[in-house]
Amino acid sequence: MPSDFTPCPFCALQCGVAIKGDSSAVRIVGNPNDPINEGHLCQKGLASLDILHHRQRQFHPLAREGRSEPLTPVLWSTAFDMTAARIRDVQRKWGADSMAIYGSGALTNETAYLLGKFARLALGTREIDYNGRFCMSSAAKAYVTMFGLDRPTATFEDVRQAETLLFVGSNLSEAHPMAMRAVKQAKRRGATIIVVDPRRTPLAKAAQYHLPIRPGTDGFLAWALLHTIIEGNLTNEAFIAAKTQGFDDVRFQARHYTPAVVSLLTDIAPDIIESVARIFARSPRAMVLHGRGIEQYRYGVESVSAFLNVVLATGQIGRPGTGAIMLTGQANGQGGRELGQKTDQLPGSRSITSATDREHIARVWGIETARIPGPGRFTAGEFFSAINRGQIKGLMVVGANPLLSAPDTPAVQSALENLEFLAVLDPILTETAEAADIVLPTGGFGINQGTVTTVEARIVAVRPLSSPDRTSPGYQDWQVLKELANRLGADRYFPYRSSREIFEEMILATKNSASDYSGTSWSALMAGAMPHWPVPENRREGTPRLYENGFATPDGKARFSILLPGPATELPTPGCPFHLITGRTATHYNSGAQTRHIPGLNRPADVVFIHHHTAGQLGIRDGEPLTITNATDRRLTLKARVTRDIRPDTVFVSMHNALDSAVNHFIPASPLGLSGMPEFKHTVVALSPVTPNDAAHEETDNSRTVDTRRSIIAP
Ligand SMILES: Nc1nc2c(c(=O)[nH]1)N[C@H]1C(S)=C(S)[C@@H](COP(=O)(O)OP(=O)(O)OC[C@H]3O[C@@H](n4cnc5c(=O)[nH]c(N)nc54)[C@H](O)[C@@H]3O)O[C@H]1N2
Ligand SMILES: Nc1nc2c(c(=O)[nH]1)N[C@H]1C(S)=C(S)[C@@H](COP(=O)(O)OP(=O)(O)OC[C@H]3O[C@@H](n4cnc5c(=O)[nH]c(N)nc54)[C@H](O)[C@@H]3O)O[C@H]1N2
Ligand code: SF4
Ligand SMILES: [Mo]
Repeated sequence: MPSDFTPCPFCALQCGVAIKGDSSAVRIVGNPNDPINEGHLCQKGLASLDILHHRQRQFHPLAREGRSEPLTPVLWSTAFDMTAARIRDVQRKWGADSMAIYGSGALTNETAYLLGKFARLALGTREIDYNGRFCMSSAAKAYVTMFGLDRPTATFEDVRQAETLLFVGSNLSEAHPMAMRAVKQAKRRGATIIVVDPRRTPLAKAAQYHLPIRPGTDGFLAWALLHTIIEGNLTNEAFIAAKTQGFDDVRFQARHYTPAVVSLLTDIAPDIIESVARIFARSPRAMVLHGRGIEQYRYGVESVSAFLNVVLATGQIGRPGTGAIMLTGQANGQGGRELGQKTDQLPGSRSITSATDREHIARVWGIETARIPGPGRFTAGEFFSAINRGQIKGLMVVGANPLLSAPDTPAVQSALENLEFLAVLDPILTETAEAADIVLPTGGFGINQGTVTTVEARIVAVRPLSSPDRTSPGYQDWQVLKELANRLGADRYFPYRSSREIFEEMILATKNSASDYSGTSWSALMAGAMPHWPVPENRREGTPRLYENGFATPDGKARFSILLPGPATELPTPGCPFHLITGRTATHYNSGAQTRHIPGLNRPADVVFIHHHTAGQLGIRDGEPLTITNATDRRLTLKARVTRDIRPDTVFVSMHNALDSAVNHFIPASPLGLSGMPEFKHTVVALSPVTPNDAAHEETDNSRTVDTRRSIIAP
């Protein structure tokens, strides 16, 4: 196995990349032994080197005394002293829980683990949560409740072998581009591909069936599939009897969801619903794959659960080419949610309220169990309103840019202003960092050493890059957390001299837990092993496919779910007649903090995708400005991208825009779903062309972020 590859800094596929060449011709290459990308990289992977000399990348800490002052560079030791003093100050005045931590799925496993320990032991606060609350929490809740583990049940090897692939709310072609290789292989072998998405994405174009569903109605679709499967006697009764619990209630509920009724809700014809149900149930090997398009709704947990019911009712799980895949998004979205940065969790996906889980972690940390605080009062989605109510006074944001990515941008903006102390740990000066009192440029691509856990639950090595381009050694996140812990009087719990020592403690913390990493080792991973967890000590090769012999529940049986879906929170009205849906485009990444400054990736993001009929009715042509207004009269002016690849009643805006055009201006922070997820994917809006009068007041600034200093040579 090659030993100089490290995972790409972007999506959860974590394709291995390495820097080749000398300073005259540096290039980035993909790992030919990587099971998903087999040496190929998408345009973001190819541009990953540009992260190292990103225009907004910082190499020195920045600080200021008051918010009206500019951020200025300070020495690392000064920054550590100042941060610790400000934290102590806030906690002395307002109590331990007035300090909160906002973590991230962009962090390594070791940083995620240490951040949870830092919150609970160095700060003594129960307020820690992370940006994955906005990403994987709906899927996590459904999978844990029904199957017992927060992990896809299968891998892309199963995708290659499947005969039917049902994608719901996933834009795999742009969000997980290299995974399209597996889909194309399946298709070449004759697989049927079905895509449910209000937009005709490149994935939908590759499919035999595209269901351009009315936004927010997928849960109803799943129940109608179940209805058809039950009515057509297509259930797998032997599987249901042997491996599941609770089907009788589901069978009873499903009677109501006839394809005729559900067709009215979803705008998908009854015969299409019936065909899809039959194809899925009769297929010898079928899988469901889903993305944020069904999860980021108020009824996200309910919708995912309903699709998992379909999987269970047909017994399409636990065999090659079957199962359910939640398409994790962030680089370490999987490991990030297992290692103790969720407010209700301790490392190993352990419950912070379970006595045995608390005792295990207390033993690993060498403390009395009572010292571990209980669950926090707030999830990440509630942090900003808690700040605005004065319940949180200090915040440490580690590896996220919530000013752009959290809902209700103006409320987040005032929350950041209302904080007594804001510290941001990020290698890049994000919009959130620009609002901070102290910025600690730590970690990130090329700097950290450790591990991450990929979309397939593979644990893989992260290596620092040694390259002619490497500008500065930089601090790893753990080193900064250790320095801060020392100054906060918690040095005895942070004795680490390397990330390896953290890794070794971390895998002990996961031992015998739901996400058990304890059977792997630092040396195996650094030598190129990529085991899928669970990796208990007696199964070092890991567990690619789950539930071959029963589920991870106390009695080994899966639980059907009778959680019933509901509609989107906001429905079209005469004043706001259009659905606005949000998501990703191929070249940008999340808040855009990284990609808006990378030449080659910095495509204009301030566009609104609109159907050509709708544009015609509004008298708008491609490229012309269009004003979007919501019911509370918030407005953004974006450029129309006229297309036939979207429902005529729906427009799409990406989440990658800069602050002045951030789509989260339109997304309310409540109500939250069962998982704490805001309804990120959807709201309703009015559209109007920009009159010459309006245009005089609009500034269109395309000059902002293009850095033409470098170009990338593809392999
Ligand atoms: N290029 C790129 N890749 C990325 C990222 C990125 O920012 N850029 N981010 C990473 C992260 S963190 C994540 S979470 C993943 C996200 O990966 P995906 O979930 O695949 O991406 P999204 O664009 O958020 O949403 C997927 C699709 O949901 C559709 N959708 C919206 N509303 C509905 C609905 O009601 N029903 C259905 N069925 N579909 C709906 C949208 O049209 C969109 O095509 O991508 C990861 N990869
Ligand atoms: N409207 C709407 N809003 C959304 C979504 C949507 O679809 N629609 N999607 C949601 C989803 S799925 C997600 S995941 C969130 C993402 O939202 P964010 O997490 O806020 O977005 P990113 O831009 O990925 O920010 C990650 C930051 O981590 C930094 N970073 C990377 N590696 C490291 C490291 O090792 N150490 C440290 N300290 N920092 C590091 C990067 O430089 C970057 O600034 O947005 C959510 N918001
Ligand atoms: S598919 Fe994802 S991990 Fe692979 S190169 Fe592209 S962005 Fe990076
Ligand atoms: Mo995400």
